[in-house]
Amino acid sequence: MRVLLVHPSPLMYSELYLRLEPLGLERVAAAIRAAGHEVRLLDLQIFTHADYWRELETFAPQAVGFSVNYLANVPEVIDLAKDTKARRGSAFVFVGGHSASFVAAEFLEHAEGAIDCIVRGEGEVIAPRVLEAIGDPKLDTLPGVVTRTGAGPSPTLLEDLDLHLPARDLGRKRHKYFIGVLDPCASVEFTRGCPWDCSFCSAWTFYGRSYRKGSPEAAGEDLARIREPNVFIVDDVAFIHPEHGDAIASQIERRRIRKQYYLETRCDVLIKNQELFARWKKLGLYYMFLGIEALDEDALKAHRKRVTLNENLRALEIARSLGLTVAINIIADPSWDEARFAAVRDWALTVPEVVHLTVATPYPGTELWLTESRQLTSRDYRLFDVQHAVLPTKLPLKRFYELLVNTQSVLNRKHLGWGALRLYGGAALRAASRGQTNYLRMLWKFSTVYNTERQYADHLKPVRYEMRPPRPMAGSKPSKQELYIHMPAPVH
Ligand code: B12
Ligand code: SF4
Repeated sequence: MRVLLVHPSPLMYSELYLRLEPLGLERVAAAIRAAGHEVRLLDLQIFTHADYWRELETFAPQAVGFSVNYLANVPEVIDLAKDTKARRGSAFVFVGGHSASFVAAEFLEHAEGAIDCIVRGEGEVIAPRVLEAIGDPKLDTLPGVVTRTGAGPSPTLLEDLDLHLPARDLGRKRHKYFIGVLDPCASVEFTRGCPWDCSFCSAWTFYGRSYRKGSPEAAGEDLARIREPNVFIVDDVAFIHPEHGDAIASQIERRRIRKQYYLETRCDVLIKNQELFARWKKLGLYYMFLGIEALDEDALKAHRKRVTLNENLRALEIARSLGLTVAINIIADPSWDEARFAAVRDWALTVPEVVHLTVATPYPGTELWLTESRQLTSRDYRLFDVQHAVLPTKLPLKRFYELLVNTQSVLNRKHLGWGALRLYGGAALRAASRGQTNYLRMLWKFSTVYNTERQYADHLKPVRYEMRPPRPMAGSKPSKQELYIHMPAPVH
């Protein structure tokens, strides 16, 4: 069967700082190809809708699968699915991915028959079975599959992460993938899931709080296959188990792989495993993201982050002493006033790290979605991208955006525009001499992507697809069925 797999367009964040390969879709593609199908992949972060229509015409796929990891992409994919059915009625349309898994029933409703099924949870094992079951009324009895007529049992976890290494060869224009000065950049996955349970995050509810590791040998093999000089490690929390990180490091040494790496981890994990991170620094670890989230203990508690402010500050010192480029994130609450923005800005200007602000957003899949007591001011999927305020702001909305954009722009002076060239000019020019200009081009783009008028105007756009409101909890605790996609393993 001819199968076309599609990743939707970029959201605000990816318009500026980075653009990365759709690793989940590449793994699903590998599994489908191994089952004997002819697969193509189109990434709309790089290509246009016109390219998609052309591909639909020339490749004439019998099945089209969309990846929806981001809620804000839901409307785009509904419209693409409707137009796909209008142009090529015989094609089977299915959708998978992180966010699609949490809003499966309403997604199908909005699509009014244009989406044949949603596949909840991990796609490697189930996607080939879905293709086999096209036309069979038993489709909706498969694990994780939801159709307009029924839903199968909970999805099952992939037992062996070493299976179905990403089909990177299906990517086109791979030189467009980059993160900051790591240009071009490929992605890799060493582990999957997260054992913590932060209230604003859906990584743990998706994977049932499981944490699985691929073998160090497979990690080594996958890295050796990557052509790009830079690698983004997509793990939610890198190197929780130091012996695993050490074993991968040994593989890298043994195979003499020389690359630069970006990873994301927790402050307590960095503190605990300092030696491991120092070893990785020697192997090429360049850029690290630490989820600091808040500058006061109360907010850290509310996020259920399970780290203290002191630990956060210590971790920053360790990262500095290792000589890493560090980015951190602070969650801006819609209740912030002028003084709060000023306090965060003042603190951020005293530290050398790259500081990003995201807006506190209860989205389906997070515990916050079920427990947040403030009323949502919008149920427009497009605004659920952690860059817009969907809860009531204490300041007038426009003023909130003014301060958000202004704070980000002040902080960005450290690592965008001329400030960045002073720091990374050499690396940027070396990349440019090889024809890689993604990074150079982003340096002066900030105000076209982040600006008050644009963000405010997004709230005034007509809303065609509205999210279902959360079930009122009235003090009760969310059930497992409400929280999880993959059910947690029973405790013995
Ligand atoms: C790496 C990553 C990124 C990368 C992007 C990678 C990419 N190109 O897709 C970067 C850093 C760019 C990024 C950015 C953002 N991210 Co992000 N990201 C992740 C992260 C940590 C891992 C994703 C990943 O690669 N996993 C590994 C692969 C193998 O798994 P996967 O993609 O989920 O695919 C599997 C299944 O979902 C399924 N599947 C996927 N697609 C399909 C398609 C079909 C047809 C089928 C059958 C199955 C299927 O099968 C795959 C294999 O099992 C997740 C957290 C998480 N654990 O999922 C957050 C996460 C997805 N990101 C999130 C957010 C909020 C963002 C941003 C909006 C943040 C911001 N500051 O603005 C931006 C927006 C990016 C954009 N779209 O433009 C949220 C999603 C929130 C939501 N519900 O919308 C998550 C869940 C993090 C969180 N803690 O809450 N992100
Ligand atoms: S924010 Fe990080 S540590 Fe917390 S649950 Fe999500 S992935 Fe895990």
